[in-house]
Amino acid sequence: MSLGLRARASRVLLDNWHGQSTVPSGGLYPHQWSWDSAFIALGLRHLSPRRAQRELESLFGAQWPDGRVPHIVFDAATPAEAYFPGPGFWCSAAVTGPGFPATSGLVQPPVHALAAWETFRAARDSARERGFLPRLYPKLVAWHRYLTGRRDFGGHGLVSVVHPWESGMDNSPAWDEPLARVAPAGGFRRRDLDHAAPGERPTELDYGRYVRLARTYREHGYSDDPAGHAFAVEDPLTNALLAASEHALAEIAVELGRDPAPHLAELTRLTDALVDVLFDEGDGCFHARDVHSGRLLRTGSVAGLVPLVVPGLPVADALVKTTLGPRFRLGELGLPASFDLTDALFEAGRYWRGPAWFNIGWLLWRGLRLHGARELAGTVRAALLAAADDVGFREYVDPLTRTGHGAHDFSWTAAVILDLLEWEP
Ligand code: 9WN
Repeated sequence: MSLGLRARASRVLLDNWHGQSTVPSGGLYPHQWSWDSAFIALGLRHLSPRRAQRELESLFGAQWPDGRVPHIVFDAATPAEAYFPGPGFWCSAAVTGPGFPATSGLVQPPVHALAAWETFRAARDSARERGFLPRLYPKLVAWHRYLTGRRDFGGHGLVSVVHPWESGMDNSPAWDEPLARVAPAGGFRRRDLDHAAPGERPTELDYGRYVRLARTYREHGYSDDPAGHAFAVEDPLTNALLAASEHALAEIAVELGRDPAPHLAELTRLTDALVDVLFDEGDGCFHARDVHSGRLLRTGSVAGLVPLVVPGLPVADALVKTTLGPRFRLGELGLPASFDLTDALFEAGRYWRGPAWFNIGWLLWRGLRLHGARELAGTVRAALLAAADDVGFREYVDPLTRTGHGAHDFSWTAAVILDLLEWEP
């Protein structure tokens, strides 16, 4: 590994810092994104614990009165047309009222409590001095309450996501079937193609459907009435990160002298629901469930392996076995394909339809360690570090050839690399 990986990763985070938070990448994503900020904090904590705390605090400063944490917080200093859909599309002020930053109305996977706890652990004294956790804890609780209280569309105690953007894995083949019901919208101009090749991004048809779903949500005043949502799925990644974050909330509660029991009970409840509803013993993997059809969407999305991050997951051994099988070949490749390598839908360079992403690699690395698969975790760590060293801090890489794709100098790539560098092989 070349010397200076740490310095280069730090440079990316310093360059992408916008005063109160970090943009995922200067051109393609020039605002603050929700789950990006959580991964960014995990890396920033090694550079500047205070900045890592600010990253999360600024995101939660945009939390809506109903508890939702918006998936984009728009930077008022960035031209509105720099990203589509921009602030004018979402009209968030119509719901939040004045005094809130302009945001989107969707959410993203709830990895924030986990990031907050890890950020605290990096600099306990200064975090205590700043009152970091006492201020953030009630907001994190309200965030989880929004998800479990307002988004349990299926009645299984699991959270539904109402847009592919909410899953964080926008054009995953897992969404092809439920998305096919959505009539695409027109009359908009994409900005992503100003910065990335069309072959690496979602298709025009997918984009039209994303815009239709977002417009409809906006037109319904961001109401969480299940009947108003053409797309609603119980996603294993979202629910697994919520469970892992409940575990983190229990740790935070102890630090604050509060009772951790409600959070541990929530962890147990979510774990049971995940396994009962979304786990398929036949193929040793979790799958999303389409709330409208009631059926499991049996596809080979890597989201089905992310429940490894849940402490105490009873089916962890089966999942580890699945990572090693022909669909992911994790022991051999080290990089986690975002989709089943053996499936005809696998595309090595297109966004969430095959490429390996560093945040997913980090989650699997953490989950493998958690469940005692340390050697495999070491293989994943080494492959992520080697890939970043070879191709730079790209948004995603071909898991077979390690060719880099998507944005350059992508913040969460740099952040998880900084974190991985802190750990022994
Ligand atoms: C839409 C910022 C975000 C990530 C998502 C990733 C991509 C946005 C887009 O970029 O989504 O939210 O414009 O494509 O899919 O996971 O948070 O990095």
